[in-house]
This record gives sequence, C-alpha cells and structure tokens, in this order.
Amino acid sequence: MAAPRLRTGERPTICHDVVIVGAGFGGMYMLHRLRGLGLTARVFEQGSGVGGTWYWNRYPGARCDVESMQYSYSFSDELQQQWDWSERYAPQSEILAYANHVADRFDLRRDIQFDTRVDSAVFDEAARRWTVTTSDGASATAQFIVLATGCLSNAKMPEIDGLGDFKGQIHHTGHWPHREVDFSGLRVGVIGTGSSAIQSIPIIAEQARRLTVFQRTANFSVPARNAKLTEDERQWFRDNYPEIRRKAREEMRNGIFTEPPEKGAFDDSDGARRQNYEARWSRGGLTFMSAYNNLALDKAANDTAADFIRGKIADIVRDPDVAKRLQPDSHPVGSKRICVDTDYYATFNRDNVELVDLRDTPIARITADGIRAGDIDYPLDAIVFATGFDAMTGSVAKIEIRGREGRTLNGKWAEGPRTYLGLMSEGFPNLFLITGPGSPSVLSNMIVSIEQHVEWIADCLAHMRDEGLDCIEASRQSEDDWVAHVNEVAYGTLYPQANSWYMGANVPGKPRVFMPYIGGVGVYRQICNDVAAKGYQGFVMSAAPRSNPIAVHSA
Ligand code: N01
Repeated sequence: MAAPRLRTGERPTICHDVVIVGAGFGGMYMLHRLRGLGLTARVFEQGSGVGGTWYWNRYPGARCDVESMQYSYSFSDELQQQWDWSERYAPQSEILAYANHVADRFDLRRDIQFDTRVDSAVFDEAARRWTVTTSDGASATAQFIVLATGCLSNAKMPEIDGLGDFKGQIHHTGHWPHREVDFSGLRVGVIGTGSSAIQSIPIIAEQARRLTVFQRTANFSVPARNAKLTEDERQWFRDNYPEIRRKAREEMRNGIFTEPPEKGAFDDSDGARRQNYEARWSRGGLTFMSAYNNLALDKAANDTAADFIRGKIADIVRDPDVAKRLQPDSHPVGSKRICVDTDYYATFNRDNVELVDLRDTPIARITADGIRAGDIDYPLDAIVFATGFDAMTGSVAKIEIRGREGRTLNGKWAEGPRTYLGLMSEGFPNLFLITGPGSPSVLSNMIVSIEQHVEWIADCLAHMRDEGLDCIEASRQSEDDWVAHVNEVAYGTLYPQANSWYMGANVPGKPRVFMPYIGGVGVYRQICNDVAAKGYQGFVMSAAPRSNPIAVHSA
C-alpha cells in the first residue's frame, strides 16, 4: 500500500531524515539503501505508480535499447537471478512490471506518496534542514534531499504557432495516455526523428491510414535485432553476472558490457573495417559505436562509420530522394544519441508513409486541421510530438530550490548547470542529485550510473552518521575545477559539434553547455571512490554547534 497523502492543517509538518523526489529506478533504490542504514525516508512521486521514465513513456514501440539482461538492477543477486526478461530489449510494459515487482519485493510503497509533486525545497541554515512543500499543500522537513527526478522526464512540447487550434488528437511520446491509442484509419503526423520517434514510427505506420513524418534533423539509427531471449542466453548472463557487472561498471565507458574496442578505425584496412561494421550492424544495438576506439574523437574515423550507415540507408530506402533526406549530414555519428530501431528506414518504403524535410519547408503553424509546412497543408487527425525533453535539468528546474542565503538553484544554473561530480551543487548543502549534470548519466547504461550514485550517497550518509556530522556541501573550488574538467573532456571529443539535447540545443533559450561527463563510467567511479577515500575531498562537512547528527528519526 502506498504512503498516505497529507493535507495542510490535517497533520503537522513531518520530519524525515531524507526526502527523495521521484520513484523511478533512482528513487526506489535510494529508498531501499536508506532503509538499510536505518534512516527514515519519504519519496514523493508525481505519477500514480513507480517506474519514472518507464511509467510515462508508453508510446507504441517503446522499449529500452540497452539490452534487458544489462538494463536491470545488480544490487540484489536474487533479483537478477530470478527475474525473467523475455526479449533482448525489454518492452516498456515489461520494464514497468519489473519496477513494480521491485517495489513489491522490497516493500517500498509504504514510504512512497504518489500523485504528489514537490513544488519547492527551502534550506533553513540555522536548523540545517530542508523544508519541502508538495502539490497537496502539505510540507515536510528533512535533513537531506535526494533529487531522483530523472534526466529525460520533463517532456517538451515545442513552441509552434497554432498548437491550441488543432481539432484532432495530440500526444507527446514522453507523456503518453494510460490507455490504448488506436491510430487505425487515421492520418497521423509525427514531429521529430529521435529515439522515441524512430521506435514508434514503424508501429504507427502499420496502424495509420497515412503517416507523415516531419523531420528537422535526420538521425543515425542502427538495427536493434530484437528477439526472444532463450533460456540458454539468460542462463549465460546469470552464470556470468559477477564478471559482466564488474566489467560494465569498471571497464566500459558507457556501462554496457561488450568487447571493448582495441584499435582505431584506421588501424584496419578498408576491407577489414567494412567487415567490422557489417558484423556490428548484423549483431545490432548500441555497441555499434564500440567498433573502434576513436569514433567519438576523430572526425575522419567517425566519417567511416557515418558513411557506412548512410550507405545502409541508401540500400534500404527505395526512393533515392527520400533516402538522401534520411541520411544524416549535419553531425558526427554518435554526437547525438544514436538510435536503435526495428525497420525504421524500411518504413519509408510503405505507400502510406511520407517524409517532410523541415529543412526545406519548416513548420509554419499548426492549423485546426493539421500542420502547415512551408506553404503546404498536411491534413491530419492526430499529431504525435516525439520532440523530446528538457533534458537533465528540466525536472530539477521545475522545483523552486532555495539554498544558502535564499539563492535559487535556477538562478545559479542560469548559464548552465554547475555541480561537483554531478552529485551536489555549492550553496545547496545536503541536497544530492542522482545522475545529475556533470556525471556520466545519460551517456551510460542509466542503471549502472544510478546504482553507483545511490551507493555513493548512502556510504556518504553512513560516514557522516559515524562521524557525528550533519552537513555536507560541495566547495566552490572543487565545483569550479570539476566543471572545467567536464568541459575540457567534452571538448576533446566530437560531441559538442552536434545541436543535441546533451548541449541543451533542443530547448530554445537554454544555455549551450555539454551537460553529462564524458570521461566514462569506470574513470568516473574511480574518481568518486578516491574522493570518498580521501575523506570526501572537495566537500565541506560539518557538525552543528549542538550536534544534530543524522538518524534521529530512525524507525
Ligand atoms: O527526443 P530527442 P526523444 N520542430 O530529443 C525534433 C532516450 N530514449 O524522445 O534533432 C521540429 O532525441 C528534434 O529535432 P532536432 C535517448 O537517450 C531512449 O526521441 O532537434 N522538430 C528531434 O528529431 C534519447 O536520445 C529510448 O532538430 C522538432 C526530435 O524532435 C532521448 O531519450 C527511447 C522540434 C526529438 O528527439 C530523447 O529521445 C526513447 C520542432 N520544434 C528515448 N523540436 C530507448 O532506450 C524537437 N524536434 C529506446
């Protein structure tokens, strides 16, 4: 049973050791770990169920493009041995079922309050505690706050004239209805060609009478090669989990176990390179980008992979003009998140599918009856916005967070997010971020990064309790140094060359800053571990004059 809702006046402000915002994979595991420390924690979740991104993203074809045997918690061996993933890439419904199973298995719901948004969080410097107010008008205090708000959780509707005029159905992939949406017999428009669009377009095309895809930037996509998992495949993972998980955490840049590339693209002959790409293409999946170790670093090397994919598009798509428009030419492959698809390019061979290239004919407005691009009207019964998210900072920005001296986090981050290790921001003591900007986060298998952050935070709180400390804050110097390092590493790669959501480029007015840390999860983990081993170097920890160490509200 979920935690009861509280109303103003009904009960006094409740005190917790920790308030967690969000009951996705980060928030759930954080709650579990804090309980293990004997701390009281309350989770506020705006959805009606657990699962975070997998609760909201229910669009047709939604599935994770990190393989299911790896996109799963590793903290409980029993859980990973007992849960049966059905397919190489789990569909959204199965990942959501897994999230619910975890919530039940670890009895998490009694500390989660659903349908409740955190509106504000204000730090009281004298009490060294946070007060949060929630959408039900209640408030709670906590010594610590953990923002497990997700990186791709704030769905972004574009600002297009006439949006309110449209008479048909409007859906956003990141905020999909909790009921079957049937496009049978309808004329459907999809705006966007990112991962969400590329997964949903082939399915919508099968249902719709006519599908019009409005493409602003062509994207690179590789085949998923999804298939049912056999019992042998599952067992292989189960038998080898200790080594697979260790390698994913420590040796892989992106937290996904694969054979790491040992050479650069030009260390192979043209023929051998082509064979390597063919093998990766046939195998399918995100590890295509692990073919060589310099694809993210060297434009000429990257061009060999980009040319290979462009060639595949030309092979698959029958109309040469459509093929040309689908071939990305504005950014290096991988510098925008590479997509993983099932029959995406082939979908454009269908008679009921057309591509509108917005570079030639930008969307002028939405009308009552459809979309006008250039001076052409496309009559539609439904529009699907696959237009992405205000990524990494969007969900944090929705909360009014006030730290020392009343400074707001939004004010501090106006020119781009600033954190130390992606875990804390100076001026906001006792406030942790899970997979925040400045950490590998969205460049990795999210569950690997979530587990690492949760465990680091839990260890930190245990250390503070042992030492009788009640306050931790990133120092200005350590934050400045870390931000400089994050930038330096990013600008040593090809990533900043793309107008990507990693750079905030998809949100008009958002500062262009490369937000995640691109040094790799293994390197990053080592840095975090070293920081902790050196007494949380770069953080300032203190005890209140009359000490108020944590765990006073322990259950
Ligand atoms: O969003 P996106 P997404 N007019 O931002 C276009 C993860 N994910 O939801 O490129 C016209 O990538 C925009 O065009 P442009 C994954 O990390 C994972 O697809 O900005 N078009 C772009 O084509 C992914 O990267 C999984 O020029 C407009 C598209 O909309 C991330 O989530 C599945 C527009 C947005 O693409 C986000 O993916 C799904 C406008 N005004 C997502 N505004 C899996 O694990 C935006 N666009 C499988």
